[in-house]
Amino acid sequence: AKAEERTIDETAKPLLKLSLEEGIETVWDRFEQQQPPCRFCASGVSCNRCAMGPCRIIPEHNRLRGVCGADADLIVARNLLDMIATGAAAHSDHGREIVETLHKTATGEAAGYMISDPGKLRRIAGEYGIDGAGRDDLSVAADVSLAMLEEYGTIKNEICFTRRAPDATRQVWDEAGIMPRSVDREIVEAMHRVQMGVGADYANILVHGLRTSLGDGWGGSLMATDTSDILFGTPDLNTSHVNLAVLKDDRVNIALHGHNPVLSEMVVRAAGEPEMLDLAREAGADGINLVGLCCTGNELLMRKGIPQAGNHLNQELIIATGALEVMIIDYQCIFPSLPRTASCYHTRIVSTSPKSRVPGSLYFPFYPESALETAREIVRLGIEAFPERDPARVLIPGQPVEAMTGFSVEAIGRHFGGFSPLVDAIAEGSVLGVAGVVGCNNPKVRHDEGHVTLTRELIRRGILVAETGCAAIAAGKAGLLRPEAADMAAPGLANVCRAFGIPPVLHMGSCVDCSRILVLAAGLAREIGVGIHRLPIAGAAPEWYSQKAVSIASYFVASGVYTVLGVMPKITGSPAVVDLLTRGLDGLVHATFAVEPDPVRAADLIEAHIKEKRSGLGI
Ligand code: BF8
Repeated sequence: AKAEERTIDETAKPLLKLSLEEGIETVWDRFEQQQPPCRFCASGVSCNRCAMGPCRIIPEHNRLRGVCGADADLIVARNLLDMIATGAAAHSDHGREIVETLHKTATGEAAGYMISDPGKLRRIAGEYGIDGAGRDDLSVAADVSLAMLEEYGTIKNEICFTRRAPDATRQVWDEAGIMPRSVDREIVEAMHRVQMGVGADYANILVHGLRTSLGDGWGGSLMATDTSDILFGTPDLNTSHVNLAVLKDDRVNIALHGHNPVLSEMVVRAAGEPEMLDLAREAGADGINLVGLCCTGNELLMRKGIPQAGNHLNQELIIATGALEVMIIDYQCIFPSLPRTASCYHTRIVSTSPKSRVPGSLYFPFYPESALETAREIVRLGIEAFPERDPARVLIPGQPVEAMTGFSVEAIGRHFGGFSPLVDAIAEGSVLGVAGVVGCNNPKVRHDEGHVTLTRELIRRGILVAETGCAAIAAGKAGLLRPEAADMAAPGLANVCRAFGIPPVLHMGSCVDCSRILVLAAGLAREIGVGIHRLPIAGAAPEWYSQKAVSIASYFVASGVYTVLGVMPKITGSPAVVDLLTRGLDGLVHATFAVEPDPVRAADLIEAHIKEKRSGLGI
């Protein structure tokens, strides 16, 4: 397909064109090579879990059960539970590493780190019942981090942060039997349940998926968010730039890609040291330019205003600019083939995580104890690569777009003066409701089109949009994170935005920061005095691909938030599973999933849902 058919990102198009001309393979080429996909796998009715198989359900050939006896419903449900557990594990293990870093900071083992938001540390200490009076921050941090580590898996019956949810929502969880007991426990039980011969009831298996996802949203992800805030600062409103044009042709360009801010924060510090600037000048550059990609990029954008180069499907194209010296990767959403792409250029791929080794990359193992020194080594590597850049091959297309970000729940509260002005605006109808638009890119959808079209449609209808992950980056590239984007919103929403000087689309952070959306929803629900399921809010993931996104969508729904997916999950082989997820869950958690690939129709669904919830509240 032509570049224009693959993306709506104007800075991506010339690079995609170049990749097609020069034969630089991208995700879109591999996607086309993989067509047509196996129709059994696509509908979820293939099972490759045990050695009696692999099996496929083919009703027209009378193959109705796998060798073990599992029918289509069970196979689809087990496959979906596997996806949820994988996603929950990815978020939560990332969270654990940050909590461990907080603990090492408290004990003095990780000397480069510090407590950047002591107020938040002490608020959380209060939630755990830890007495901080008369004690210094580090000693409080030691207790808080140990309490958080216990959330992962000792003998417990609930995760502390689930208490942030309103009572009515907690009651729904209790009655449904899905109150998460501990983060790891639910994930391990999910893995147990996908072993052959553990349960044959598809509904019971899927309900455990909801419980596992709640352990992610209100547990692992929320700890990742809050601990990152304690260590690196809680985001506040700031203005920066987005798209591939944030690269600079006269600087050493270093991209930070992945998810975990523990290393990238140190790279920011190292790159700002005067000796590094001197070294860069000696190498012929005007300085060092750090840019972000994906969610590590979102973490840095939110807290430090570091420019954001792009989202998931931009990760190969940034190399094709010919102007990237180093791409530092940690983990998650990183194409395994990046070193192949980089081999066409002078770009170095630097892997940093012992659990995410990538052949063809340079490996600089990163540990909190020696973080700053490792960061310095990597920055020096970038400086050394600069003279190898071939200026004739440099293509940095277009201009960066301005974006206002930093909308943590704390920043929103401060900026609005508490939740009540937002609740008032919703009650009087100037803001119709709130929608969380989140998740990835997927080559099944024209890059960014799902996110941008849906977001435009929602604000046009007066719905305030909260975004995270690659969705937020897409919005930024499209100019929707500028306060002037209020001009594209319905008059009531536009007035609210202008009064507060904000855009109608709030960038709330990385994917683990979808937990911020939960906390915001909980805050609004408490303000009104209802469960989350009664709020005029909705979720959407127009271009999702990742298991992590499945976990997010599941904890949105389990928390009472109707959620519309733009890409069909692999469940259509079981009409019973489809019916449970799109209708039956309403009886359990008062929310359901919907699937709608057309973003305008998805906006119709969300608007109708929000109006229904408004009338339920009598507003
Ligand atoms: O965790 S939105 S493609 S980068 S999975 Fe990945 Fe999806 Fe992007 Fe962030 Ni989230």
